[in-house]
Amino acid sequence: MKSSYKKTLAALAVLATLPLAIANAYAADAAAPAGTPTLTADEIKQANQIYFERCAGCHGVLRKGATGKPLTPDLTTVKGTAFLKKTIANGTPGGMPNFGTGGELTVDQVDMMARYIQQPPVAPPEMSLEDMKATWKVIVPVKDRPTKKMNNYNISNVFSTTLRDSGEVALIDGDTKEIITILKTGYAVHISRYSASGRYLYVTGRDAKINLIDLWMEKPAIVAEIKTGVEARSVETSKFKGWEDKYAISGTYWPPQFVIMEGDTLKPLKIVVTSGIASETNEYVKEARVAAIVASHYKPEFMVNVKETGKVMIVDYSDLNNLKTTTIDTPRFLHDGGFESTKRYFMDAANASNKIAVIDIKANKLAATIDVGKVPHPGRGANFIDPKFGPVWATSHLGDDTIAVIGTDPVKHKQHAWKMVRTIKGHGSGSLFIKSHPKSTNLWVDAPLNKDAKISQSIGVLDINNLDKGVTVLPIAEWANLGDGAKRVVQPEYNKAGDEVWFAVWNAADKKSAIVVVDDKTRKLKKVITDPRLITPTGHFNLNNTMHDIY
Ligand code: DHE
Repeated sequence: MKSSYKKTLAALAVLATLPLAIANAYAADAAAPAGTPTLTADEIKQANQIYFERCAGCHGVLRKGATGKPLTPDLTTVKGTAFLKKTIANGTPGGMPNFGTGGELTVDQVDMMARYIQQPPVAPPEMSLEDMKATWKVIVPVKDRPTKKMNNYNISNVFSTTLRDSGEVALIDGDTKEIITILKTGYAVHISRYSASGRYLYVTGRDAKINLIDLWMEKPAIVAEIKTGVEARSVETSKFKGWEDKYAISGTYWPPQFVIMEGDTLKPLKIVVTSGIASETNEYVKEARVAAIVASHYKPEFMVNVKETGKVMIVDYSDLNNLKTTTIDTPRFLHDGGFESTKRYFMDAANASNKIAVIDIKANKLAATIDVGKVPHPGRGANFIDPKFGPVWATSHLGDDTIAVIGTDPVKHKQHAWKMVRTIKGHGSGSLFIKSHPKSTNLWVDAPLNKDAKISQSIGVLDINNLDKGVTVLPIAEWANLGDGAKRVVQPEYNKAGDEVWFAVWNAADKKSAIVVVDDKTRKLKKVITDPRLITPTGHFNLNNTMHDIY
């Protein structure tokens, strides 16, 4: 056995015995081969943090790659420090952000990260049900919570807005556009999801801290919290009739697993590990991360995307002791996705495979896989009626400037179903989210990761009834009039009525950010929501549309 491998094993053994409090820090203490550039102990600590916050999401905790390239030392040491520094500083056309020139990392930090990724990675510890329970807090017990809504907010039109770098969410009243409250959450909340009754809001931090917020309280507040791992991106709740608000599920990037919890307390009930054999390659993947999770409206089931193995695990939550799971093989690197308009088919982006997998959640079968553009990134996607092809679902792309439109009606428009019926040119690559609404004739698409500030700071909009006319570009960041900073305009999200679209103008943490509200009919500016507390807003989730999967 090579001595560096032995040391890695020894480090892992030590890590496995560490208390949870320090499990968050990635230990990178295995020895690197002679000649590898070194880091001081202080640099390792800093680099661990930066890697967790900025890099692990795409490249993986074990650096085996997924959305991003593998960064294992056998590859990185060959590339060398100078090349790695250039890549980290400038980004790549494939979608890697320009951390140096974009202002997120200093010159010294770029240099440190270039040296760090040449060191051997060491896995953080696993997390058992007992470990999770040790972090679990019920702040307001169920018996002390209100039995009816105690406030006058129209909560069905509330928006939960991620304040990424301050580790908070803002609850914004969609009617008055006033901030109701700002709540301290985990690090860089990734998504917000609402319980089926609309009473509870669940948010997950990148650090896998889940906060449960009770929207019935006079002032909505956090009533329970738990840490389900070290890194996470997804949370969802049971939506099937009779199971409303009963369960929540948290999927983690690390450890590679998901946990089902009590919906009103977050008590952890059942963990399922997702490491396993990958579709296509049949290789064992330890770091098989949980990406998007959606909840069926047809059955008591969650659809859990396992990214690296290319599996959708359909988990029947009606009997947790005798858990039934149907596993569907798809192309690898599942990331995000949403339902088409009937909610029977889950349109699931296998982003690094440039494909959409269609999962029939009534028959629990793969219905189709469709080739689309480069690195599809739909968020939950957009549904609308195409004047020529009938009901369709659309995704934009991270790696090119196209919008793929897919037919979704296998009954009345069979000839178009599960085919890319159109590919439309958007306003630029680097898109993350696309959105429409059943009451709208607009299709909105962002491009926050485009290298050209003019594009990343604007939004493209298409007329659904006249798609050939091409995209109209609206200068959303300019409308916000915030002064300097490397702003990005991200995530169109409709209000409940479907007559307004909200966009985050996401600026650096020490600069002014805003939410821009656009009138959907006129496409004119309606309101700029600014407040010194709105630090780095990114995702924003309307209660009614998120709860009912309207997009
Ligand atoms: Fe996300 C959704 C993962 C970077 C904002 N993001 C998702 C989902 C996954 C994911 C798996 C689907 C969750 C679900 O539906 O259950 N995101 C990742 C990453 O791994 C990645 C690429 C890198 C990382 O380190 O996290 C990443 N994401 C970002 C950002 O940089 C964004 C733009 C800003 C931010 O707040 O971090 C961002 N991701 C979002 C948003 C959604 C999302 C707003 C929800 C979209 C929706 O409409 O549901």
